[in-house]
Amino acid sequence: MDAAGVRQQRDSTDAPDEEAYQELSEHQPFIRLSHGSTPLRQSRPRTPSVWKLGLCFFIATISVLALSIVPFSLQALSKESSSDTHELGEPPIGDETDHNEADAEPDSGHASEESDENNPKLIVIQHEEEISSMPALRDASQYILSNSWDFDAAPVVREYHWTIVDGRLNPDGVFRPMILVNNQFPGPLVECNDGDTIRVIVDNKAINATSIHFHGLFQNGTNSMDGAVGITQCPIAPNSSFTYEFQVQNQSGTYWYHAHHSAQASDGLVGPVVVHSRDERTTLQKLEYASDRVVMVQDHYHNLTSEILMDYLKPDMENNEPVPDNGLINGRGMRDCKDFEGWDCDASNATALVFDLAAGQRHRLRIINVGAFAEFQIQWDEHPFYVTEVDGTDVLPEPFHRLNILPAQRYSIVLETNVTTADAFWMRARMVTHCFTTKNRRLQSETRAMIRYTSTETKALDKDPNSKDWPDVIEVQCRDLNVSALHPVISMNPPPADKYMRFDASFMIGDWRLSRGFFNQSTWHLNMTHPSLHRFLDAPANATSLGSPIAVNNLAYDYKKELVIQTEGIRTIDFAINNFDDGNHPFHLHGHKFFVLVQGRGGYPPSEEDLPAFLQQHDLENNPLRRDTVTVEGYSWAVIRIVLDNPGMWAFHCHNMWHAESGMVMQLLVRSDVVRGWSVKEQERAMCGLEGVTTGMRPDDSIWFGNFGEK
Ligand SMILES: [Cu+2]
Repeated sequence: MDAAGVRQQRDSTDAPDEEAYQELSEHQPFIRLSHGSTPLRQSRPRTPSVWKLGLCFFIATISVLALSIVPFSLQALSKESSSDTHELGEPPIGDETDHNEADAEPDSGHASEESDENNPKLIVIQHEEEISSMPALRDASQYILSNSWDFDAAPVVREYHWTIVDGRLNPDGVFRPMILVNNQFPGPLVECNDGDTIRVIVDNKAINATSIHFHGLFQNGTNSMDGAVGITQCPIAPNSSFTYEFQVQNQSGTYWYHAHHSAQASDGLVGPVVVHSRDERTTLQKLEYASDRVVMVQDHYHNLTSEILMDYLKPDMENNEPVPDNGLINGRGMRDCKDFEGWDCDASNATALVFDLAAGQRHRLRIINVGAFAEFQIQWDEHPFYVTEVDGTDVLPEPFHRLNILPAQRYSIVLETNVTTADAFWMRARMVTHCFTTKNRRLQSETRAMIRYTSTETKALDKDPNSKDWPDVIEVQCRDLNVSALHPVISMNPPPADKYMRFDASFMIGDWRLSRGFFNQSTWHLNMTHPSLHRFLDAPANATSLGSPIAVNNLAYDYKKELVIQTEGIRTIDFAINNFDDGNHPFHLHGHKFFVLVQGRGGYPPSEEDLPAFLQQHDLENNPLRRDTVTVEGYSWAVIRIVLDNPGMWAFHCHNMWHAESGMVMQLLVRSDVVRGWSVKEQERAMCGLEGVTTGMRPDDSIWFGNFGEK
């Protein structure tokens, strides 16, 4: 029996029923604050192996379905990869090492192997990590990928043990309460080959409930491992544990994981995922490179999101998103404590992060925006670069000077260390402040790291770089990177769509002057203790069969609170999305990648009747970009084509954390004909009845009823 099950027995002798869930959600406090004057919560030692019980959780996650219904884009991808004709014939470069990095092989010192108990032939690699005794910044060398990675290794299980704790940390000098994995920030790197199984045993020792979503991973056949609270699972209650286990299938590239419970990701629960393909260095990446690393950028607030959210969601706020205080690169920023008089601040150890790059080589940087809200524009002074990957899709290299990246998006860039004017240069990550509707006088919108050339006789760096900015005008509007020139290495033209659906994303002010995010007339209100996947599986047949292969399910769901598009069989839908807000929306679909047919600027998308001619006229169906997070710019629109072939309940939402929390979320119930045959696992249902399961969620709107707030 798993840990959650054990706890359930202790708390209640009866199986949890619907009334019990209601009871919990009505009487539990929503958010347990651990900030302000609350005494510091120091690191905790791992408790007597609650997670070991979680090991009993089964490994047989790959159902017959998983084998037969590979997500469309990947199925085609794997087919085409063997016949890809773009190959440049470059040999793999596995052995070339950057001398400064050769010893920086994350995890290798802690990994141990054993056989999987359910499948003795499968090797389990344990990625053990000590829980740091004090809250700590993670050693940034862990985000440098090893040059000795075996791309051809047989599939293995990669097992991670993550203890979630609250702690106070000062990523930029200013201490703030955070939520940490193994008492460190940011989270550890998850690195695997396509075909490996990922097993993450999450032991929640924090004060609030939580969940983890692996962003961009298909979870084909393992929908309930998707981590979306209120959609595929109940939160992991404090003092309980849950094991995420899934096989990575038919995908590779740069992904990340983050809490998918309220806005907790911005409190520190983020980390990178890199999936390697056998063909990565030969076919997929067209430029040879000597080193490979992850560079996370993010906005950073000096406060807990639970507190920021209360302010943002209250009456009269009119969707004025909270403006961050600072930016971080791989979890690090630099502030002058003199600017924070009276604050708990210690910047004595803060220095700009340095990326050591061998001179005269090419280097791959996997950029991930793990932030909540801010778009970044990033440059490496005096170094043009090529974009070679977008959200896990390898693309033909295209040159840029600056990279615009919105939350949840990823780009790999390759830059060449061939500039002779200096040995060190700034990497500048600037927030696009034109996207902010209000001012934060504490905001420092530019964060820097350094790239330093290394050679056999590396000199100690005694002064800051003196590198030059580009003459190009810095972004003066709130716009996304123009990705229309980016095309996947593995060419694919989208199949024709079965249906055209238009969605208007907007903010509307309703009762009690509460501003909420909408898709059409629906603003998401989750049921935390009975997620929508469970409700579908628990519903009577007449609420789950709609008589049309593509339809809104308003029988099992109240459309006003939950917009659920339900499909039968494999269907392809064009989403024409309007943005009636002045800010950008980075829309993310779980479980799939989609084709980005067109991102408009101003006006409205072509109508259903006009779209085919429009696409033909502009040649937009010719190997368009495939990604999982697309920006719809302010007062603008986009048309994406989605092949809905991966069974499950999948969130489609704005990845601006504040917008998602204000309701800009809908759901796609894909292949309902398949999903109907599933049932909720006993352990996953039991989680919903645990004490504290509703903690950490945003409050229900009713707390503001009768209260107009303060102007
Ligand atoms: Cu948004």
